[in-house]
Amino acid sequence: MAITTQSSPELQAAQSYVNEVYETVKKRNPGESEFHQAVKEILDSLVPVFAKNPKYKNHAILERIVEPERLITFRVPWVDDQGNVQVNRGFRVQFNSAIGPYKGGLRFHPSVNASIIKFLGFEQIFKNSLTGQPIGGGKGGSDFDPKGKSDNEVMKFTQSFMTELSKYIGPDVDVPAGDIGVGAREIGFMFGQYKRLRGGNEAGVLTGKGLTYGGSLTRTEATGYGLVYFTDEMLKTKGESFAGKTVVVSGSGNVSIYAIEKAQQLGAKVVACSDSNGYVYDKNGINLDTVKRLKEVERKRIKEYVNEHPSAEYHEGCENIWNIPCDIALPCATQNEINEEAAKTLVANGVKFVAEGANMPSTLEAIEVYLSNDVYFGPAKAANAGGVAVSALEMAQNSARLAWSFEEVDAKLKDIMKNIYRNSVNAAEEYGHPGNLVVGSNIAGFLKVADTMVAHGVI
Ligand code: NDP
Ligand code: 2IT
Repeated sequence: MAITTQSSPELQAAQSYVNEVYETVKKRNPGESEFHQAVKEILDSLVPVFAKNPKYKNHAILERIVEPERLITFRVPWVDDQGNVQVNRGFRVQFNSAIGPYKGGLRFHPSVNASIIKFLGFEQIFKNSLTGQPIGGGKGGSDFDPKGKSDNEVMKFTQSFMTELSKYIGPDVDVPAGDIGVGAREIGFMFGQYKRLRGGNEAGVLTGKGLTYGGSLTRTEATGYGLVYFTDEMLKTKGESFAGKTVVVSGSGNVSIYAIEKAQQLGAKVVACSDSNGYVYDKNGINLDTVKRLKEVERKRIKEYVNEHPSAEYHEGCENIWNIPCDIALPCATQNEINEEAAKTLVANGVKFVAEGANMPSTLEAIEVYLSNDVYFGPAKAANAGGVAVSALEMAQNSARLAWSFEEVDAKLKDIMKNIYRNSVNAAEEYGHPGNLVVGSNIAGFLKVADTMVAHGVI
């Protein structure tokens, strides 16, 4: 599998070089399949850059960029409601600080391990660069499962987690935020604990904060809205719009809910969403108020949706959501949720646009299916960068001790997404793969970081 197909001697030499680096990554990080996958996608995309410009190879940018500056792992002990001691594992990868403080979310999910955190942290380097803002790449989290835990247990765990994490972060060093399983409640507990430990209010140490203590308007909506703004640019390129389109959105968390909201505002009919147990198909269009209440307030399963909307169907098994025919698919749940087979089904059912709200939701084989079947594909690093972009705007407001209006932040978000789209399209064209946003966004994200690493010398 290759994201690009190489022909000239320069391209072939560049492909052999990236293959060598990739083999080293596999050897050095055995068994970390998600990390390997994220590296493979980027390395293949960068072949045209190495063919054109030997500078980056001479400075060993690739060899350095695939190695995290630091990977911190730590024990997180806490006491549950029954008085039992529980032990989880905490992580923070500080992957690359060339263009700014490490920036990236925290994920609390039982599947979290070093491979997941490293794939996420690696992707974050390029995503953050694409936003045009001065933020480096980082990610963290824990194998703690918030599902079924009381508020008290979540607080105990997050306080213990932050007690250790606080040694490594700071507003100019490393600024975590939310991701799967980490939302307003968790950020609130973590901010409280950090403030208590530091004895001062460093507002910019976390983003996604509540509005009463330094959070930014539009941050809650930013990833989902940004995804839809980006997809709207893709649609416009093809002379289309969201109006009247049938859309399938996987997940029913933060990214999904606000992707559904904006897509509906633009006139789309969103017919399905899911959680890790199954999916809901509502041919009349998903009622977002119900989803918001079930998920944001009551923390219930998506299955409950059909109790209030009897015309809707619930199906066990979230992966089958991709069997639903749609014009636009927006995967917003988790990594590798669309494999080759699901991608082929989407194509057979007439999908024309796929844009990723989740990180790495499509396998490499699925991406090849899109690219070879004329599906216009918006990859995660570009399409879901709106969340971290507004996080950087939150940091800017915290530094200035100001709070901008919803409209102001939303307008900036829209501009940022348009710029990411434009820069990705332009890079794809310049490097010989017009219309391939995988290549375009990876190259556009890479160049700024690579040039900065060259400027900083061998560090
Ligand atoms: P949430 O925790 O708010 O929601 C996650 C949703 O995805 C839930 O519906 C969850 O279902 C479902 N899900 C999680 N894991 C799985 C799984 N293994 N299989 C199937 N479904 C699953 O997280 P977010 O909405 O914040 O994140 C969703 C995706 O978007 C992630 O890939 C994240 O990395 C990415 N992202 C998030 C950003 C943000 O700002 N929050 C920014 C950019 C990307 P259930 O409740 O059953 O677990
Ligand atoms: O994957 C992501 O970009 C996020 N989870 C958001 C990171 C952030 O720092 O806002």
